[in-house]
Amino acid sequence: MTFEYAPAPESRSVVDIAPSYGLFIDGEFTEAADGKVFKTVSPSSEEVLSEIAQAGEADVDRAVKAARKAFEKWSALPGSERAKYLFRIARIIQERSRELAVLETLDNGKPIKETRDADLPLVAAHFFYYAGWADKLGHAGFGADPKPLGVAGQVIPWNFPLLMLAWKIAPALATGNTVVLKPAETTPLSALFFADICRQAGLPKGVVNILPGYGDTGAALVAHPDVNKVAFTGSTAVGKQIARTVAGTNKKVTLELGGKGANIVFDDAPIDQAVEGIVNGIFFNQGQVCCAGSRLLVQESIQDELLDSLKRRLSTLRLGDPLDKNTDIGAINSEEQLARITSLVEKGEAEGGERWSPACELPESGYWFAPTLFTNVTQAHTIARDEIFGPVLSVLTFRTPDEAVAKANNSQYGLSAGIWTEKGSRILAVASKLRAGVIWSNTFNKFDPTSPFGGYKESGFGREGGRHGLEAYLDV
Ligand code: TXE
Repeated sequence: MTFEYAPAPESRSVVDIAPSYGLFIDGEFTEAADGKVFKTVSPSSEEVLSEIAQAGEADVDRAVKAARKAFEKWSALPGSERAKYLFRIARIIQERSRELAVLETLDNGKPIKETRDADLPLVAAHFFYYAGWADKLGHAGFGADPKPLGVAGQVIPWNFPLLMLAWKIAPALATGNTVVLKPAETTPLSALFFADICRQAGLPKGVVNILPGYGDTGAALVAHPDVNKVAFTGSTAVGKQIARTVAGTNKKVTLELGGKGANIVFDDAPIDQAVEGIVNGIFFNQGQVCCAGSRLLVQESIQDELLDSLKRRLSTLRLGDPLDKNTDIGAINSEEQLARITSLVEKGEAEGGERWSPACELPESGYWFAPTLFTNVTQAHTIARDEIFGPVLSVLTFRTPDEAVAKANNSQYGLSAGIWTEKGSRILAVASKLRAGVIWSNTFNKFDPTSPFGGYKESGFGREGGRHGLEAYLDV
């Protein structure tokens, strides 16, 4: 089958990226105390986008002091006043969403279709949603006068840079906390543009501070004695390290870590709809999603039909320039991540998995990985157990609902799951037995600021989003 293809590139000129950026401390952009910088690169072209100041321990201290000072006034403001700032930020994000979507696509590598239609609308929605809570905290079931914790130290990953920032900053500010946030080293730009939005919104100095840097910057922030709350999204290994750092202190902590989501398809599921859900579940953002449906559990009797249909669909996915509005599969975020994916896929083959990818040409520069399917996989295989965080789907089968539940739960993780069936009673019965923080039925990767999100087991603890997300930032 051939397809007519007309490229439709989004204009890069809607975003003006400066050759260098400072740290954002106390309302000002400033150099790092030791003058260190690092480069941020576009993963789809390997082009250097900008040079970024790299925060060290002295900068962390400066930012935490600024946040502490700002906390006194910010926490004393009536909730309705804090709400005005959050509403203002939300509106500016909407106004600047095209610019921010292009920026995020350049720095992260994900398709513009996703940053434009998923990331940015959700970012604005989180600020609107938590703005609405700021003056209602006394009516949220936390007692009449819940208190903010103080300075929140927040460390975020690179897969949804601006959205993870929104998940962290919006509830923190609504509840009267101040923030020092460290974006991931490969995607610092949208957080720095957000700093500019804070200034545009007239947010008081020191309420939000942004410290780009590597893991050591994050570690210094987490360990800083004047940080009262730590919020982290990232790898399970670093999450455990953070849990050890805060153990024995009185810091509150929430950890949102890895996953190995099971997407369970029963024999009565509408196949076409399930195929779309499977594709969305594992190829959205190149599978670099903590709640990705990276294990397909398909009922044995429909395995052949479903896989045929899935392969046909995968053959229509377009991989390439993430700024092209037709692109479905963009670049992998970094060379390191590409190496991790490659090594796990090689392990999958070595352990006897059968690897399949649609015919697709990978661009010469940049970090790319073709959509990949593995069959002949058992639960003992590494690719059925470890988080790959890439466009790689491991297919397993089951015969009965009980077997599906047992296989889905046979994981160190417990973040997400999907159930595909026409039977409402089965959805409820299966969902109640799955050990996962988020369960979708006949859909996948649906997000909404009103819903709490978080994991069981090694996927972490605490919830972000919804009313539950407020609790993580309050003394109740
Ligand atoms: O994660 P890291 P990486 C998983 C996914 C991926 C793997 C590695 O499986 O393949 O983790 O990704 C900061 N103290 N997820 O290496 O290192 C770091 O600078 C404090 C799942 O990118 O955990 C970045 O800002 N902070 C995931 C952030 O932690 C530290 C999202 C995440 O980086 C630190 C990302 C330290 N000691 C990866 N070391 C999800 N849950 O969505 C690093 N950091």
